Amino acid sequence: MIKLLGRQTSGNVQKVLFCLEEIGVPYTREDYGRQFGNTQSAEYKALNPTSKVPTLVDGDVVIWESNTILRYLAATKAEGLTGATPAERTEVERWMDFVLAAINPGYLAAFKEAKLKPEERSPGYAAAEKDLADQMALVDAHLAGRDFLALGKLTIADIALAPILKRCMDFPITRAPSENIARWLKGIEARPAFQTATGAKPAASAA
Ligand SMILES: N[C@@H](CCC(=O)N[C@@H](CS)C(=O)NCC(=O)O)C(=O)O
Repeated sequence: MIKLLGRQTSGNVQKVLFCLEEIGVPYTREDYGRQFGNTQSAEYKALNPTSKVPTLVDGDVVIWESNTILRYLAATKAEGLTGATPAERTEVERWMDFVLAAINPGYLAAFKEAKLKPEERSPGYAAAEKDLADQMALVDAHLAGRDFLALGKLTIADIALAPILKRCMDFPITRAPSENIARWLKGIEARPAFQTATGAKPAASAA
């Protein structure tokens, strides 16, 4: 059975949980990371040398990097969650790369510092916050008239971005209203798989 190692409070673990729940495959999850203090062990590092979460174990296959895990799950268990052709897959995967390359720097800055007093923030914070607002505006413009990021259906692009953008929407930062992201997120949040992944609803298939 698939084993997912990672604390449920991690946005990157939530992506993988969301995907597993959408697919409906049996899996177990074990708490690893931050407060569990168990990712620096030699045993964990042998599975994931970054000492980060998540790590997915599927028989002899061990995978780290959450977006890589999503690509693997779609390719092996749910082809409908990605494009049918290489060209279609670029429409999905560009958003997965975009979240790492463009959203993540501002996301991490806001995650750590948005709630601090201005005088407690690091010198680069204002630029990072503006960059996050700009990247969110780009996603918002793309989602105008769309219910999903790519191909008119739920894909691993939506799965990769939803837990992260949900947090971005909750950060106390200066940004445009992002009404299209809010509408898209409402649709995602209505999905039982997302509710389970984020802890709003107990897991049915996870042991
Ligand atoms: N690019 C990696 C990032 C992994 C990462 O930074 N995970 C965070 C949680 S979201 C982590 O492991 N933090 C330290 C910890 O929980 O011990 C991925 O997408 O899997």
